[in-house]
Amino acid sequence: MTSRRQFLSGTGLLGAALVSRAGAASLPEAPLRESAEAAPPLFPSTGRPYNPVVTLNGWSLPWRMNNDWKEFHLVAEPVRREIAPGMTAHLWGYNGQSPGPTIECVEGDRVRIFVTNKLPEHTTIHWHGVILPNGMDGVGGLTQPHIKPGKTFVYEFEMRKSGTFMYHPHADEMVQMAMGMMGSLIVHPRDAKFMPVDRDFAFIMAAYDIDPGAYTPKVAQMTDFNLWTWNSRVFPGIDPLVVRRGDRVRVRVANLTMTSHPIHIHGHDFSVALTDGGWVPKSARWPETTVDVPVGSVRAFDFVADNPGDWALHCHKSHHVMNAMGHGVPTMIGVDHRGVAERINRLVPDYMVMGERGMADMGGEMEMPLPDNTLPMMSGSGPFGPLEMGGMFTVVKVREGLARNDYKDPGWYQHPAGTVAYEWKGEAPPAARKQPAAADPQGPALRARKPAGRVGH
Ligand SMILES: [Cu+2]
Repeated sequence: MTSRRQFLSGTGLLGAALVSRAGAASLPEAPLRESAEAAPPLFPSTGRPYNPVVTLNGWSLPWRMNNDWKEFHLVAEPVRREIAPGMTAHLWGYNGQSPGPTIECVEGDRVRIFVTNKLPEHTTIHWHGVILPNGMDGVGGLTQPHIKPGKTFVYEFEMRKSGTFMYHPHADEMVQMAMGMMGSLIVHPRDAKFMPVDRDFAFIMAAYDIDPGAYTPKVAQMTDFNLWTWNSRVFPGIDPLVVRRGDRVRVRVANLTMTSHPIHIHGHDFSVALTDGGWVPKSARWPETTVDVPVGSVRAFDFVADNPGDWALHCHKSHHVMNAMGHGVPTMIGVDHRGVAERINRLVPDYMVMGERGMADMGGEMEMPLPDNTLPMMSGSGPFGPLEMGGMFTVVKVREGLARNDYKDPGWYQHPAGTVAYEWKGEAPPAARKQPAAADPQGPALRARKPAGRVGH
């Protein structure tokens, strides 16, 4: 472990020196990363040039050139992943993290990927979307024997086309993907002028079911997950996408959860430039602001960041922008339980009732006592107060005049005077009118209450 860590922190991040030190017939180093902080983009110092991606809360795997071959080394192993500050999960992943490091290469590259299994059970790796010889496809039992614990297998193939792909096991899949085993695989076009962008982001979506206070996902869960993650992070733990005004931006979104995710951007429109099947011809694209990313697929969308501000980027299934703690709360809207709470409090002093006015009280303003190692359902905060989001949510921060590779969080947007929604301070709105009985949506119980009782709610 130490030598892997030293390798990453040392000067020789990329491989030329390693080839001479270790010899061509040896295993390449398998760099390790223990933090969920995003690494800066990894510019290639060997092999063909390309414009690297930024993996949200992740990193790209260094390689070594060995004659014509680009050699990577993945180690499948148990990892600890901080899901957001306050919660860590015990997952399975690659090279110290879940998801595993992004693999970046170039169309035409011949890649040799060493896979060492340090899991307690067998595994394989399937290269999702890559066109390759059948025996390199990584389907345990079908195209290769499983990789037993302690063993290393070698995959060799040529990257025949550019695109956005994934890697994941095709062995005990339900368990291994529920434990976080996955990663992004980006093949850049050989011609750097083909569909270029200025900033290129990648993340992969994973869902987990981890009880509050627990650390390990329930691997037999089929549909009822409680943590909806981008690169095994939830808001407010997901990196912002920092872009310069005017940049052409690409966001590559892969989905290895068990449901689809309609990914929505504010303040801009985009079109899908590529899927895991390849590039979408320009004549076949259309503008939209939400793209549904089906299970087991990739959508990469392009837009021009021409609108300064802090723009939400999120899954539009509203329960996917929520975290684990509080999912089991019953609907209490319209229920007046003041008297009940008082009586219960005599028996259980810490008992809280919540939700009678909606669930906004559960956001950042209320300090709810939480069990160890979980996250409140809604936990972020912004410049104007609690943000009431968790899960699959982050912010695209469009700013003037950033340096070309400056991805530092610029803080919250400073709105020009007169461009923020404001409170009406003139004449008060008319008092609530009594509705005719037939049209009253709130039912007889509320209708029976005095109208004054509703004012101020
Ligand atoms: Cu979703």
